[in-house]
Amino acid sequence: MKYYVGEKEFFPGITNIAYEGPSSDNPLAFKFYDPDRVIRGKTMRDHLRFSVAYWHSFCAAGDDPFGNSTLDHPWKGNDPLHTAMLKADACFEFATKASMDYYCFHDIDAAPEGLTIEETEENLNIVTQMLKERQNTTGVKLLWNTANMFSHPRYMNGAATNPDFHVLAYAASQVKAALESNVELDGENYVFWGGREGYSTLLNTDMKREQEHLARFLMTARDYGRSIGFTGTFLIEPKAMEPTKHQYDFDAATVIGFLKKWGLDKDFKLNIEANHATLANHTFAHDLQTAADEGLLGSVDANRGDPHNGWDTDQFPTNIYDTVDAMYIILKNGGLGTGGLNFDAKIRRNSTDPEDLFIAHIGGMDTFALGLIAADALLEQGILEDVLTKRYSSFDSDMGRRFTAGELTLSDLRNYAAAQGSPKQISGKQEMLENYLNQVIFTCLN
Ligand code: XUL
Ligand code: CO
Repeated sequence: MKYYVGEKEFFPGITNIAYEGPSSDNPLAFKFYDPDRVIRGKTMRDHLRFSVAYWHSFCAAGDDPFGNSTLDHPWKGNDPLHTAMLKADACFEFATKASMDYYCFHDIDAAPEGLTIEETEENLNIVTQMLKERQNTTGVKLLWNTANMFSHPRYMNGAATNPDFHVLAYAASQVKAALESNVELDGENYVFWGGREGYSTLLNTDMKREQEHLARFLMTARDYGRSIGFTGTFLIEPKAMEPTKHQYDFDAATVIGFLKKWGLDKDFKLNIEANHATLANHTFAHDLQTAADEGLLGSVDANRGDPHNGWDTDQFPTNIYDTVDAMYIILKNGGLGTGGLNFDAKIRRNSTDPEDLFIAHIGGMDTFALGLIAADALLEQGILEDVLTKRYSSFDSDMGRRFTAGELTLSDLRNYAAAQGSPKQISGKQEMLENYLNQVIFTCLN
């Protein structure tokens, strides 16, 4: 059986990753991710909607600010376009073998930038046609694409928030081409991540004006996307900092306020990335819940940071507590809609065996699969939901209910308190709930 689609097999010796169950000792097998297992009426595959990130898995080669590449990718062609084709083949071979249903890319991950806008558009067009053909052959779909408006030196002062209109227009040319590619590929979402949309000093920055430009840019992009038949979800991906000192899309709460202020919340939702939430001093769950509470949880960049340092290490998610929390919020949200779980994560630069890319994804997929199993058990038992119902029950009747309905004055509240005397202490039972969560997870391990 042929496991690859292009002219060459890039991961020889690795066949399709199978589910072997928790007792398997095969590093190249799933222990918890059983794609066709049905949970709450939906397959695990449909709950989790896993996606591989082009940039980390097929473009980055292990270099960091202090060292050169450590990974010698075999998808090298005779010229940049040929390399782009081979890279695409590597992506589809990988996704197929790893049982991943989706992929995500930035424009310049997939197609080389040309010397002119026309050349860049032409390159993306050519690669888009090839991606489309590979999608049809393999069944792997586009979760989202985006325009990289942060790597090129022209974006050093921002893209949509650049003080120079000419640079903003240049960024728009990339978004236009990326949206056209998205529509051609039946993309389910389109992402904006504003790595350079922010500032490093207020001495040269008119914050108010820059954010007005950002809003207008997003409206213009939305209108164009809708006019060419993009019916999916536009997503904004919050990040507090890095590479810019202070980024405008700081965290979920900030982005929600911005979207509502400009009436963009009808078309845009949030793409929550675990490591970005931690850079804003939040937990992953906090930002997921913040977005879900407003009906704006769109998609997830699944990764993790390192508790011992403060930058975006983009590691593969292996922490079961994070994934149980995430899947619990996602299940209560009714799923991710058009979104999915995109592994915006990279292997460490000293993980140099070709199989390491598979092992990393298998770990992330299994951790989310177990998270889904445990979250389902939590919902099934309903104990946490009962805790919440009971904890706020004083607002469900009598004076509490009247307060929430806006029927009480401040004097009414004062008089109620005076008549009741001192409130009784009510324990939050945190340790009991933490022990309960552990018990559920331990039970799901078997
Ligand atoms: C950067 C990051 C990006 C976005 C897409 O931290 O997460 O890769 O996901 O531009
Ligand atoms: Co991301």
